[in-house]
Amino acid sequence: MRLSFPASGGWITGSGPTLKTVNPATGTITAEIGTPTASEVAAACEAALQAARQPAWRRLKPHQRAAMLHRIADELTREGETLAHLQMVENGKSLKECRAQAASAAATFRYYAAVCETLEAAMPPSRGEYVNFTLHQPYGVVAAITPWNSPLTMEAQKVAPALAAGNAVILKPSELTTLPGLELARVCERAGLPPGLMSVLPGHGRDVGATLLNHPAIGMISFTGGTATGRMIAETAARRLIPTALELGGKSPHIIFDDADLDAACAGVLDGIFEGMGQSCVAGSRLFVQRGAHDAVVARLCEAVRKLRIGTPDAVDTDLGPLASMAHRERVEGYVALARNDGGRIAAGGKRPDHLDCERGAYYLPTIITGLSNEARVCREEIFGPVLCVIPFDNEADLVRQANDTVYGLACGIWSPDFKRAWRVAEAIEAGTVWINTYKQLSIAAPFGGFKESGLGREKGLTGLRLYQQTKSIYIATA
Ligand code: TXE
Repeated sequence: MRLSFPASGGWITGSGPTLKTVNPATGTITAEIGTPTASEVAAACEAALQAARQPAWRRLKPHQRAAMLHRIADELTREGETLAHLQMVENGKSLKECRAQAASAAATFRYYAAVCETLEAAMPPSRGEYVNFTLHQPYGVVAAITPWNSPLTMEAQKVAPALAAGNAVILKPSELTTLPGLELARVCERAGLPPGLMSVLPGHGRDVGATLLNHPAIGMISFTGGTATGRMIAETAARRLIPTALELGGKSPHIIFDDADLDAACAGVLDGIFEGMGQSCVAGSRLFVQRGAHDAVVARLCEAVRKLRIGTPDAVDTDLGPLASMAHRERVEGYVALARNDGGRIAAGGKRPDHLDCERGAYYLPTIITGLSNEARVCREEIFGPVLCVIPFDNEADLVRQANDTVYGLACGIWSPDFKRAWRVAEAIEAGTVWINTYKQLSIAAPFGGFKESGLGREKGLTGLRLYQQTKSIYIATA
């Protein structure tokens, strides 16, 4: 049976080709989903624009929108287990990680409900016989395009602030992970969100996604995905002269100075690269270790990595599930082969696990590579898999030069008890997020995004709401 999707104010099956999603742990088909034709995409965009313009939605006061977002958060909390399973059977992340991400989706809606209740607007001091103040108004229809690695959190991070800002949203989820987005739409509907304000258009980026972004009803694009796709989307947005927020890839440096607490640092490095099988935009994939500590760190990491439990995503003791698809595992394997050819030493992993059915499941061992310089291709390109490259450095200047020698600028981790040094390095690193003596702590209240080719704009936090609004200055004469 082909699953339907919410578009044009109702649920339709779609007359486009059937999209099949696959469970990467078993190789079996998870769902068959209808996709829209170009004319169904156009109809969905027009219906969303109508819904966005309805006075009942446009004039809803922010505190009333907050009540709606709270109801969505309540439903998401009730549906947490279902949502976690839906993500797990499409992208293979461990059930415990999926549960945490479902909880974070609910928390995101609550945060933006609170923002609606409390956000203030500016009233600059008057420079004449008038008062002047600022309104922040929605764009109308926001197109949200999301990837497969963490649909639960990323879709909430776009849909919650876009609705909080007063827009309608059309979500185009990754072709690998459609079910969490469909369930989010069902949740919004149950919470009483009026029809047409939350649509989901399943399908491939090159057809459904591109058709969506070119429709004149779309007033703003919010995208998370790879840098190459982000660049294409920015070109579309430039041609259409509409704003776009891009959260793209990374090749984040993780740094250990020789005075660091090596136990804590190694634990942070392991989580930073291997959680979610390295399929995270902020994965700390280049580990820079001060030369004196290099061998001790590699030995500790190799010992710890062998203790990680690779297994089926639903098993309670599984730390790492499969990669998100067979094609993605091949890509990761290609990079490891490249590292070997370039003279890299595989200190751990570098192959499929023996104890799992790797013909059906996209399993791969967490891999540590040494002996390569920052110039190697595996240190320059985003692998988006469980592959850590360890590179020595001599001093702070050498470190900063190497760490910044990348086209990316998403995140960075620094381990050292010397606060002044950590602060200096944090300031010098070209990245949107820097962690000191921790890694991958993420707060919905803090702006998030990339320097350089890691993106444009900032999601999350108060700026994450303003991203979805345009500013209007109003002057009223007082004399
Ligand atoms: O991403 P794409 P892919 C990186 C990572 C990964 C690589 C490729 O390195 O290996 O990107 O992954 C939609 N118009 N990241 O191919 O293509 C697509 O359908 C409109 C980093 O999966 O960027 C999906 O919904 N939409 C990253 C979304 O874009 C288009 C997360 C992302 O797909 C489109 C994922 C088009 N022309 C991958 N082409 C991160 N920053 O977290 C594709 N799409």
